[in-house]
Amino acid sequence: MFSGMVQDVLLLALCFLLATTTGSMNDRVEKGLLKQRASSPSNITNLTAQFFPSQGSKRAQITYGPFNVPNMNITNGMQSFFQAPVEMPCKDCLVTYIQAGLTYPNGTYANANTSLWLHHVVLYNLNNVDAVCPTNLITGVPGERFFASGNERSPANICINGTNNAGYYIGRNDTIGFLTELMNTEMVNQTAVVTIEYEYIPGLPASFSKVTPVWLDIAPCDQGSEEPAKNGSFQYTSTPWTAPANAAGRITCAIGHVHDGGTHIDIAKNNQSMCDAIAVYGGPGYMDPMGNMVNMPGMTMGSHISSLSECSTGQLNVGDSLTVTAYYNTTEYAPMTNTDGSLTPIMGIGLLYVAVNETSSSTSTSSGTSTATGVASTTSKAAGSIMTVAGGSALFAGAVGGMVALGFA
Ligand SMILES: [Cu+2]
Repeated sequence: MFSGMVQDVLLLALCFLLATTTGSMNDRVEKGLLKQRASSPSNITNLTAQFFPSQGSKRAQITYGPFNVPNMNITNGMQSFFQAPVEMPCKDCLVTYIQAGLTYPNGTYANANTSLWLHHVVLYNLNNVDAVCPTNLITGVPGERFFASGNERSPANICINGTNNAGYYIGRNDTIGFLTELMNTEMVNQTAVVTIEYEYIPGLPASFSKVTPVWLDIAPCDQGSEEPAKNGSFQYTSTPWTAPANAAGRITCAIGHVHDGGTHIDIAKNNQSMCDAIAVYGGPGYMDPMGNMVNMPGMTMGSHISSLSECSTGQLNVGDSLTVTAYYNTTEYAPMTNTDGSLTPIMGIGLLYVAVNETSSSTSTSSGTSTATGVASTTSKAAGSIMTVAGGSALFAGAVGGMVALGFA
C-alpha cells in the first residue's frame, strides 16, 4: 500500500509547486472545470438553509468527481484524488456548516453496505497558514486545513445548529484545495461522487466571528496522520500544542476522527479532558454486505464506525496546551485490515474551530453534544480535472500545503 510513496509524494509535490508557483496547473485544472461545467447542467444543488435565515443564509450541495475507484486487488481498493482549485458554493462568505457524503454517479447512496467508502476528504485554504502545522516540511507550501471527514461523515457543525454566531470565512480570492481517498471493497472497479453540503452566510456580518481551525493529530506535522495499528487495547497521544494569540478564543465546535477499532478520542486542555468524542458503530449504511464478510479479514464483525459525538463549549487562552488522545480496543470493535490480513494504519484527529479573540462568556454558547442535521439530498453531475494518485493515504503527507496530517479514513 505504501510502495511508491516517495515518488508519489515527489510527483504530487512537484505538481503542487507548479500549481502554486507558475499557475500552469491551476490553469489546466481550471480549464478542465470550465469545460466540464459547459457540458453539465450543474454540480450544485440548492437546498434549504437551516440556520440564520435573517442573515440571508444559503445551503447548497456540491458534487466532486466522478472518481474511478479500483477494485480491492489494486492497492487494497484505495485511491486518492486531488483537485485544486476546487469549486465552492461561495466566496466572501462565512461557512457555518459542512458535511461530506458519497454517492454513485446516478446519485444513489454509497457506503460500506455497498462496498464503497469515503475513506477521507479534506478541504484546505491555500491562502491561509495552518495554525498547528504552519509549514509543510516537504514542499514548504502553506495551507489551512479547515474541514475533514472520514466515512463516519461527521458534520463540521461550526455554528452548532445556529446557536453560535461563527463560521469559517472564505475570502474573495481564496484558493480551495480538495483531497479525497476512496475505498472499494468489491472485486470490480466502482465509480463514486463525493458530495459536500455547505451552509453559509454571504459576506461577514458584524455580529459574527471568523473561526480558526485547529487540527490536533496523534501524528507529528512531518509524518502524515497515520500511526501503526496494534491488537487489543492501545492509545496514542499527540505532542502538546500551545495556543498562540492568533488561535486563542472561544471554541465553537470540536470534532474527532478515529478508524474502526477506535472507541473514543479525547481532546485535553492543560491535561484536563475538554471534549471526549465517543465512537458509535453500525446502523444504516455501516454494515458490510454479506458477500464481503468472507473477503475482508478483520471486518468479519461487519459493523463500522458511523459517528463520533461532537463538543461545543470551551475556551482556549494564549499559552494553553492541547493534546489529543485516540483510544482503540480491537477486541471491542474489529479493526480495518489490508487484503493480506495485515492491520491498516490508524488515526486520531481532533479538529477545533476557535472564534479568535472571543471569550466563552462574551457570547452565548451551547453546551453538550449535538448530532448532525444534514439534509440527505444528492444530485451528481459535473466533474473537474482530477489528479489521480496511486497508493495509500500517507503519500499525501507532503502534497498539500501544511496539511501533513492526512489519510483521513
Ligand atoms: Cu482516517
